[in-house]
Amino acid sequence: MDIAKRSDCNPLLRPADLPAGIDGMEITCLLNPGVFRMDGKVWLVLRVAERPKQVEGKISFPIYENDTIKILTFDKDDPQLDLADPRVIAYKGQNYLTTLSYLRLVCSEDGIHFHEDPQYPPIFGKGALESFGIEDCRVATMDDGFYLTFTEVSPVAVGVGLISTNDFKTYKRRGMIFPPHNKDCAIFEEKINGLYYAFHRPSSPELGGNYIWLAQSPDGVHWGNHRCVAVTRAGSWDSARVGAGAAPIKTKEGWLEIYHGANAEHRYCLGALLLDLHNPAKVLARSTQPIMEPIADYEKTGFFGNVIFTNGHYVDGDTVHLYYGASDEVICKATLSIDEILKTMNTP
Ligand code: MAN
Repeated sequence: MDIAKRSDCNPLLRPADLPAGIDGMEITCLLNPGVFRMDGKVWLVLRVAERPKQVEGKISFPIYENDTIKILTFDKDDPQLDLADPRVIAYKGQNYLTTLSYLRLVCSEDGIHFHEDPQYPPIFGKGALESFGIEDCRVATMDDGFYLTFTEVSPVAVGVGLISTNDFKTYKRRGMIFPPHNKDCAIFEEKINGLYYAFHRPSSPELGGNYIWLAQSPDGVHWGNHRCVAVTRAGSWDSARVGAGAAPIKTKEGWLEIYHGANAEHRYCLGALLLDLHNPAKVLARSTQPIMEPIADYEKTGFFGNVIFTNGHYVDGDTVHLYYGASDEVICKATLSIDEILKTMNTP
């Protein structure tokens, strides 16, 4: 049952709405924004995915080499090339991404119309572990500043990086906090019994799968006491992968986490988990059916269709103002009632 009220202004942002951020590139996709509030405005940390204008018969894409952009080009009829997934290029046993992603800020007075402010620079990948880019930023608003967790992509790894900032003008890079293969990391916005908590999503393909885990940390940088809190469910909408969205919402009933789940056909929907306020390793309830699924045209077709992916929201009373990437191509907004989400959930 889809209980999300989509904005009449959807999509709020499309690739053509912004100029490319890297010389010689075009924006192919805008996706999966982190969200925070600052100076009375709503801010999105967009994932911007760019590549050069494509030439007939070729596929070309950028990577970083020693922190400078390099373009790789393959002939489309090369028998060693696999282009079955629009997001990934497989060539001679090596995977590449078709686009290079970085993070870029936009802000809004009304939460609907967004613009850039030149005072706030984009965040580009840096160093060997981000040579294929950085993606899907979560912003945790903490007592001592903002903690940004995002996917770092390179030929050797997909892992989770951390950056902290107080003003989004200067950034402190804290390195990779969850080693490969890991993504979808959302830090809780307050400590529990003096410890930081975070969801993360390691992948264990041989035994296990793509499940949501919980970890603790004394300092937000070093994480331990890992426990699995949600697995995929055979035959269900979340049968192939599950991953946390943004920081969980503190409610009277428990921590409410909106997560994404996908099936083998890569159809991405949203569901919810409810975790104990004092011991979030204890799952109190979970959605049986999705609370939001790709039903609008812009969610069903695009760069990679049938995808609703969220990693950012802000909360006002009972209302979750949820921002999401639709079809891996455009930025959209929906509102959901916390009460209604809780009513749809069942004890696991
Ligand atoms: C998957 C998708 C892509 C992403 C890569 C690397 O293929 O989630 O969007 O670029 O992983 O993280």
